[in-house]
Amino acid sequence: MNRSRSSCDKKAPQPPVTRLTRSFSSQTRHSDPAELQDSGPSPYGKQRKKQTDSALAQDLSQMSVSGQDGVPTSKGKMSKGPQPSGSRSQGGLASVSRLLKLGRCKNVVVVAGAGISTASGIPDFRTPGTGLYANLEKYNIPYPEAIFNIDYFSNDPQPFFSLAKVLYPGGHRPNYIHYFIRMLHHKGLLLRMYTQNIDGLEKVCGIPDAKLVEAHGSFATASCHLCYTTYPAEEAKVAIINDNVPICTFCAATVKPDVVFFGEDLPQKYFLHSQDFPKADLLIIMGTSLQIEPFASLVNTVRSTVPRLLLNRCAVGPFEKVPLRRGDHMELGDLKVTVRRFAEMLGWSDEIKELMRSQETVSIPTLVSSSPSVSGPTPGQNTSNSLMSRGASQPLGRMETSRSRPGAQRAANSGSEETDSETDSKSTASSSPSD
Ligand code: CNA
Repeated sequence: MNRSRSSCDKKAPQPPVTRLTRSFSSQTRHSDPAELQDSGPSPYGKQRKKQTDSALAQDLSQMSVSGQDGVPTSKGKMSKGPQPSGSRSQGGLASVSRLLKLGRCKNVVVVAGAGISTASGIPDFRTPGTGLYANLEKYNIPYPEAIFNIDYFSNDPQPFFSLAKVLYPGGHRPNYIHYFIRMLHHKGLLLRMYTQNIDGLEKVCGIPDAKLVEAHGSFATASCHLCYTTYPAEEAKVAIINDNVPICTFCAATVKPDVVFFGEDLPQKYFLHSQDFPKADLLIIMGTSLQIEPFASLVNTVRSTVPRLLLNRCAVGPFEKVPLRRGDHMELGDLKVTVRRFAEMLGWSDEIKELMRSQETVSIPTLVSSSPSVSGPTPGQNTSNSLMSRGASQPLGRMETSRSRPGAQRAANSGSEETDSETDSKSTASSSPSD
């Protein structure tokens, strides 16, 4: 183990970086910039002109309106229907499938959360009964968010380390939902996947690094929570699994996996959103409560004419608003069931099954490393404006109390875009599917 001070000294001086920190959403945050775009100058300037793809617009105008009277929301309430614009059930899935089959959507952005991994046996945060927040007695913390609070961690890392043992890659397999997203990539349709998950299952199922933004970090690297000196991730894992505390070789503070805590900076790769979301022609939101900022507001940064499809157990974020935006669709229910139906509609079922079968004999890596392969904005380039300057997303105080993570830049700024065929052949599908 390299415990010498030189590991810190070796760090190259880091250029100034744009910083966005992880925080909770306020329920009023969803000023929808995409909705504003047609009435004035927009952060994306001329590219956000009125939809020129008249065929797409026509397609959207033909989408069905479901007659459901109400749907569960994230607060457990029923929202009032019927919906005059978007659709909430089967019709929406069919409409989006049709757009994909017609070749109208070739730059699909996927936004995902813990709900895509519950089928792999990893509890999410907020599902009543099974979510981690409902089962916190064993972590002995005063409030659920303490588990990802950096100050709390500083005093007592054990609650997070207990959770880390559950979440560490190696013990779980990707499921059908992960492979569906992999298939989107395989078909050359995935512009990028933005995940809040830290379980590494996207990489395990073979979604290449270039197509993936792990917005809340991962266990693939580790560093000191105080001075950010890097620490071998495998050694940190061994220590944590064995109920030991990994200690920084430079300042003797506690080392933690590079999972983004509240108040910490998001990885620089996250800023690819400023290129990707204006380019997207379909947004699929899966298995997230859209409660964590700034991630949650991403869904509001696609062009207003771009269809957005929510696949979740309940309505969340802008999908709780009635009426739904034109072009918004949601399919509520168990995600795996929904995604299987989606795959059937697209005619992808056999290919996904085949893909999953081909992974059955491959062992799961215990740490899924990140090879930096996507060029982000140059450090210091102010890409955060697209979210921050909208006023509703982030009180400035949260930024001021944030912590800069020099290590966070490491993974973001090297390499270049790879073609789909290149990335697919390079990707490391390395685990048996969970089912
Ligand atoms: P969340 O707040 O727990 O929301 C999950 C959402 O998914 C909820 O709306 C659920 O209703 C929905 N959901 C769960 N299971 C299903 C299912 N089978 N079918 C349909 N819908 C389902 O989690 P978020 O991801 O929104 O919150 C962000 C946090 C959670 C991130 O910062 C993660 O780091 C953190 N987290 C990650 C993991 C993981 O990596 N697997 C696990 C737990 C928490």
